[in-house]
Formats: sequence, C-alpha cells, structure tokens
Amino acid sequence: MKRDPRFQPVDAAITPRFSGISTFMRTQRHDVSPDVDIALVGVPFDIGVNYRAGARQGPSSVREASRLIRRVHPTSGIAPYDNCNVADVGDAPVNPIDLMKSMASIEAFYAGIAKAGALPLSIGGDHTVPLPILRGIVKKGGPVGIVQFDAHADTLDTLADTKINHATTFRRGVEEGLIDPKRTIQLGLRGSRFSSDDIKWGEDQGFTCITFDQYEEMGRAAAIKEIARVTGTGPTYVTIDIDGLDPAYCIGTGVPEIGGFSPRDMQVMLRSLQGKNLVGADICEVAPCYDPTGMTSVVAANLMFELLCVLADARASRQAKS
Ligand SMILES: [Mn+2]
Repeated sequence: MKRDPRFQPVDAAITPRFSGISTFMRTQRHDVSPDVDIALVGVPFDIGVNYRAGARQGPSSVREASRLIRRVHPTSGIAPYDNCNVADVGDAPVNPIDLMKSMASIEAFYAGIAKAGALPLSIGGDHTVPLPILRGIVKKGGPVGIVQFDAHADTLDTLADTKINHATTFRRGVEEGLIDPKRTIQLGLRGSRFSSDDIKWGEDQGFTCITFDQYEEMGRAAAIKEIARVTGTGPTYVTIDIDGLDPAYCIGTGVPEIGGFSPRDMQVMLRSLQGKNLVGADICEVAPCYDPTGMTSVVAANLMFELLCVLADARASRQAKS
C-alpha cells in the first residue's frame, strides 16, 4: 500500500460532496507526470458525428455526477487510491471546429500520458475519440486487444464520405495496426443497420461480435467467458459506448438504440476484467443535453469507477512484479 497523500480524493468528512470544484471522483487535479499511475482524462470532442452532437459536454457532466463515488469497491474490495496515484489530468486539448487538428492534439496528449508511464481512463467525447487515444498509447511493440461495449460496430469504411468519424473508429484502428482483430470482442450490437453486412467487416478481420440477441441467448456468464477467451493475456483496452446500454437507463446519447445492456450487466462484465492485462479504458458518447434526469452521467460515473478499480489492480500487480 502506498497511499500517497498528494493523490487522495477530497475527504467528504471535511469537505462535503456538494462542495468544491468538480473533478473525476473528487480526485486531485495534477498535470501529467511520472508520479501519476492512472490519468483520468476528459475529451470534450463531438464533431465526429453525423446525427446528434452533445458528447462534448460528457466530461464536465460526468465530473459533476461522480461526486458521490467513494473509495473502495463493494465487491472486489479494490481500493484504487491505496494502490495507485490517481489524478484528474484535465481535458485533452481539442479544436471545436477542426476535426483533424483535434485528432492530432488528442493523440499528442495521450502520447504524453504513455510517456509518463500512466494508464489513461477517459470520458469522451464521441466514439471517434478512441482512435487518437490508441494512436497515442499503442507503442511499436504491437497492437492491443479491444473489449467494446456498443450498440454499433463502428467499422464502416466511410460515413458522410469521411474516413475519420465515430462510425469508422475500429476499422481505422485495425488498418493502422493499433488493434489486434483476433483479440477484439464487440458486445451489444443491435439496432437497424446501414446494410446487411455492417458487422461483417469486423468478423472477416477476426473480431468476435456478440449481438444483443446472441448475448440474451447465451447469457451473461457465457459472454464473460468469451471476453476472457478472446482477450487472453495480451494488452487489452476497454471502450464503452454508452449507447451499448439500454436508453431506459442512458437516454443521454446521440444515437440511442432500444433493447440494450442494463447497468447491472455492465457492472458484472467489467468486474470480470480484474486480472486482465489492461492498458487503458474509455466511456464515450455521453451527451447530457438529451437527459434531463442526469441518470446517464450517474451511470457513466459508476462505470468509470468500475474501470478505475480493475485498471488500478492491473497497474498495481504489474508494478509488484517489476
Ligand atoms: Mn460506438
């Protein structure tokens, strides 16, 4: 246990949860440095969409909703702030009008996080965001496996005649050698499609695709086994499109699709990632402007804590070995 006092969340016994400036889970705001083990990052970018924008407000909304998150996981007992130095490193720089400039500035920010030796845990932003993140953190050593929770495969070649957007991210990632398709699993795919072969490209590359229909048929325990089998022991990145969840729980998103995961499904599947060789994670497509209840951000904040716990555990056990 290291429990560095510089990296402890604000103590609610002294400063009430409703008080003070919002940071992710009331962690301290630090710039990226070699002292940071896990960097909590906002990416307020949403010009990669062709329907409804609004995910640019995801980071600030999830920071606000995360005030209630405490410090110990109720099931695994993981206490991330005892194992790791966790900090809110602020938002990646973006240009709200120029997509390509944003891609470059986000990538550079994440390259800095990787260089400092920290694992990034991010709140987007639309689902274009994992592409510059992976460009920034995947080293020449080789591509990473992906666990993707999403209503959509995001493996189109183009959307609105553009190559870089929230519907092409995981295709570009494979083409650029950032993603190992054989160690990639997509769960929750559903909704009406552009064409009958929407998800075929990924499957042809070697992705394991579990539609929501298949998930329901096989059950959660079998899906968890598939995640474990596909990802194996290699480096693995987790990406959650909040539209993977049912809009009954998460209506605050650009492209809602009925009939999806419950928050409980997500909690149990994310907990199963404990012990995996995790290199980072994100939650994207939280667009709070479509959710007057604020529940979408509450769900995202809690899933962020789930991810923080498994990332902190992975990071701490790696440090213990080295
Ligand atoms: Mn997506």
